[in-house]
Amino acid sequence: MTVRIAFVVAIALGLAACSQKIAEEDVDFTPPTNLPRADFESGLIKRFHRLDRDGDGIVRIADLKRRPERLKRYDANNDGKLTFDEFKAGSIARFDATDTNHDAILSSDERDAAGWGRDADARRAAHDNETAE
Ligand SMILES: [Ca+2]
Ligand SMILES: [Ca+2]
Repeated sequence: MTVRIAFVVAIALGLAACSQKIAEEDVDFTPPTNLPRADFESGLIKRFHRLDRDGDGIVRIADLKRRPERLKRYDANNDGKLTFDEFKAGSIARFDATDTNHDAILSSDERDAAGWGRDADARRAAHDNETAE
């Protein structure tokens, strides 16, 4: 009898553990809200190419139509031009500054806290496209 009860309890605990696991997986299944550093980094070249209209590997900040303040800050040698290395270094420094728990992943909370959530990303992408035209 006690063996039988123990068996039932074991099954119940097993089911509880399973349902908890499924619930956790559901919570984790939101890929767009987490931006891994590697994904961010691999997307930078595409963004740089959008800004680099003539494709010479240099983005002239004066040629950008509006609000190039953030890009100006990336211009490490202050020559009014962004190389990809400058763009990448600035962008990654910004990522790391936003990644407040230093897990190499930008959660939506971290991006929201820094003012660049998914909507901000969309706006920026639109802005980048606009300035690249
Ligand atoms: Ca420069
Ligand atoms: Ca993080």
